[in-house]
Amino acid sequence: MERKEIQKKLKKELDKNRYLHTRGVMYTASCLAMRYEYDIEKAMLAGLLHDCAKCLSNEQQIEICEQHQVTISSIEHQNPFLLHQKTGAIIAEEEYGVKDPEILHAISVHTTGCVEMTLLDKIIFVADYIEPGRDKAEHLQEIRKEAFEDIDACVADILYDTIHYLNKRSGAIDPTTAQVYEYYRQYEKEQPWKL
Ligand code: DGI
Ligand code: FE
Ligand code: FE
Repeated sequence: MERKEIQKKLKKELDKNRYLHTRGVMYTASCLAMRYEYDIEKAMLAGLLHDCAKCLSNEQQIEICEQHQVTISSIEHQNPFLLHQKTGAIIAEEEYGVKDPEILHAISVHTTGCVEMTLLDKIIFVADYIEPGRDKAEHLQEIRKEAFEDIDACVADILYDTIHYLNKRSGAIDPTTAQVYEYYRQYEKEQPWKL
């Protein structure tokens, strides 16, 4: 499927705000690809499709996982929205014809991240957080600037802020998210809000 065709189909599958967010991630991913010398078209396709399963119900998410022998952890059972990264990769492949394993991997880890992310994984993880439509997270101005200076430090800061946000809101932290932060701490820079 061509990117334009995928875009048309996604517009029908997603609600208006999710579609706008998806476009924001696609264009932000293209900017990061320019900065870090990654394939622009691949970054755009991954950005476009990263949330393709976001508007499915919890029941549908669980059903897709069961049909594909994807194990569901207890945290994922409690927070089924976490599954949209895994179901997203399945749907991108089955319904949108994506075969590129790098793109499918970036979709499958975009919410929690993973240890030793590839450049595309980091581009999508960061673009998802900083795209222009986002306005709720703290320190967005600083994190947006850092995204174009040092993407590993930026990943570490996003994880730090996500974990602190979830702690404040008493959201259960997926062990993957915690483990990924422990790994990315090696790249962390001092930030005024962490002192
Ligand atoms: O799908 P999006 O909203 O565009 O973005 P996303 O897939 O990164 O999901 C963002 C949400 O995921 C955000 O509210 C923080 C939450 N999140 C990330 N890691 C964890 C988590 N939520 C829980 N409960 N546990 C986690 O480890
Ligand atoms: Fe998402
Ligand atoms: Fe997203």
